[in-house]
This record gives sequence, C-alpha cells and structure tokens, in this order.
Amino acid sequence: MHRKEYFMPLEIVRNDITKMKVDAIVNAADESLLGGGGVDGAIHRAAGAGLLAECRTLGGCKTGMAQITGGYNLPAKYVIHTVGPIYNDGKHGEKALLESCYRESLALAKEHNCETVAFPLISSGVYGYPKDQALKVAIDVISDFLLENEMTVYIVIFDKDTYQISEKLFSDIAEYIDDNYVDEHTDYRRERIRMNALPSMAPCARRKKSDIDSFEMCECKAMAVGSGLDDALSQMDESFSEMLLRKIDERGMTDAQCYKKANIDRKLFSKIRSDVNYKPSKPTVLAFAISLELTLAETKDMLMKAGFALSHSNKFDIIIEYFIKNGNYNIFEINEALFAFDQSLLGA
Ligand code: AR6
Repeated sequence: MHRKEYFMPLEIVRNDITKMKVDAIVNAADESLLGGGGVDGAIHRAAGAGLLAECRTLGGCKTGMAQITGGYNLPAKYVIHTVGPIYNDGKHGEKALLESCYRESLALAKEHNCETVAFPLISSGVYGYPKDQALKVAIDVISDFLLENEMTVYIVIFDKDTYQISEKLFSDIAEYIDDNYVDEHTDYRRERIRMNALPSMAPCARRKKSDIDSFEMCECKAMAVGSGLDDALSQMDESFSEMLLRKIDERGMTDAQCYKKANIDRKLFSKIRSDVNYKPSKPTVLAFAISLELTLAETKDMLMKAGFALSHSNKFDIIIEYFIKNGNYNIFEINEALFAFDQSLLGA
C-alpha cells in the first residue's frame, strides 16, 4: 500500500508558494490588485505579465473579499487574490476581516472546483498581523470549512521563524520533554522489572510472538492486569480497525466527524473501515486517538493493536502524551507544536 496517495485535508508546509503544484494559490494582495511587495510581488514575478493584465480588468478588491484570475506561468491553475486587513491594535475588526479573507477565498476555490488550495499567512507580513494569531485564524477558518467540504488545503509558511507556537506552550512542552525524555534502556528495564512481577500470561492472541517486541509485551500485560483480565483478554482479539469503529460508536460520533477531526483523508478511512486487518502508521493511530479523545491508557491500547507503543525515548511520542495528559485534543494545535519541535505531523 502506498500511503503517499493519501493527503491530510489541512497541511502546514514550508515552501515558496509560487512553487506549489495546486489548483489555486492565494495571494495576499492590496485593494488595487496591481501588485506590490512580499508574496504579492513574488506571485506576479513568477506568473508573468499576463497576471497583471488580467488584474487590471477586475477593478480592485475590498479588504476581506477575494477575486480569482488565471495562474499564467505558475504551476497553479488559478490565483485567488484576497486583501487582508492592516493590523492596528486588534480592536478594529481585524480578526473578522482576516477570517473573511479565508472564507471568501475558500468559497471561490470551491466554486471553481479546486481540489487543492495553498494559502500564505495573509496579513502577517507588511500588514503586521501577529504571526501566531494570523496562523490561528487561518487554522480555525480552514478547519471549519473542511468539516463541511472535501478539499486539501495547505498553509504555506515561508520561513521557519514565522511558525511560532506561543512561548508559554513551547516552554511547557520543552519542560515536559526534559522531564520525560529518558534513555530507552532505562525505560525498558523498568518495564521488564514490572513485567516480571506479573503472573505469566499468553501474549496477544492475534499476532505471532515474533511480531511484537518485549516492550509491547510488557504493555500488553500491564494493560491486562490493570483493566480486568476478562475484559482485556476479550479485547486482545480485536484488531485496530475493529477498535476504531467500536470507539467511534461508543463516542456517538459519525465516521465523517471522526476522520475529519483526525485530519485523515476519507479514502484512507474507507480503506481502514473495509479491511479488518489494516496496518496503519503510528501517526495515523495517534490522529484517531486524538480525534476520539482517548485517555492515555486507551491510546496505548489502540497503538498496541497496530503494533506500536508510546516511548519516552522519542520526542514525538512525548509531545503527544503531553497533549493527551492536558486534555487538549485539538489536532491542529498539536501539529503546530510538533512542527515547532521539528517532528513529523499527525494525520495520514
Ligand atoms: N511564499 C509564501 N509565503 C511568502 C512568500 C512566498 N514566496 N513571500 C512572503 N511570504 P506579505 P501582507 C509570507 O507582506 O502582510 C504586499 O505589498 C511572508 O513571510 O506578502 O498581507 C501587498 O501588495 C508573510 O508571512 O502580505 C500588500 O500591499 C506572508 O507571506 C501587502 O504587501 C504575508 O506577507 C499585504 O501585506
């Protein structure tokens, strides 16, 4: 199976937006639509004179609104020009106007049947909108839109410094990593000692012993003892796919609510749904755990069904654990944090 064929509906990428091979890129323009500096200048330079000629016919664009043109020499078929607010002090309706930019641009993209759209962080350059807040607005509006619509949307960050989670969150997570980032062997030894203290028990029924490492065996036993032997034994037979569908039912969610909240592509979800033995990647399992708002124990259980475990020798795992422990299940915020710590993101 080639997982590459699946895309997360919302992705944050670092790139030059003029290089994005998508149906439409969004331009952070000014009301004249006649070009300028920043991303606007870059887009006009890459698209060529045809773009400016078409822009001249549009008669400008009001702040918070959007207009569409062809993409000319760009890899993108369309350019959607939107005009972000100039940031004053945040008390002059800037947020509502910025939200409107994203909504209007997405509506135009939908009208033109775009399946893939890339946004820069509108207003966050010359127009002075604080970058972390600009990013939050982008994520909020786009994720709302994606709950109702099928599209892949990219937020394109030009330079890494732009991508900032709040300092407080960053230092909290950094501290959590410091406190928990331990040498794997130490962790393993502790687990083994714990395991040896438990009565002996059959390994997970569905998998050959050689398929799972000792660490997972420990987790497996620990779970069995912790949550009642009968319950645990009956659920050891359950596959990842079965557990996922059971949890969706238990939570009273629809399938769509679950995979959208997990930022998982619909096609990937159908595949998991129809294949009881589907082997997901670790980020996929964790995306569902977050979407279902599983506790840490349930998350470990679900990971185990797919042959994984949470480890304290891995920053990615510790960050996820931090969010679960803090009851924060916002996948986009988690992805912001993962990005800030140079980890791969959750989703397909
Ligand atoms: N690809 C992706 N993002 C980029 C690129 C690029 N090639 N170049 C810059 N950015 P700005 P605004 C980022 O100033 O704040 C223009 O003159 C940049 O790092 O381009 O909405 C217009 O004509 C920043 O995070 O747009 C308007 O007069 C983000 O794009 C005015 O600037 C937006 O920065 C609009 O200001």
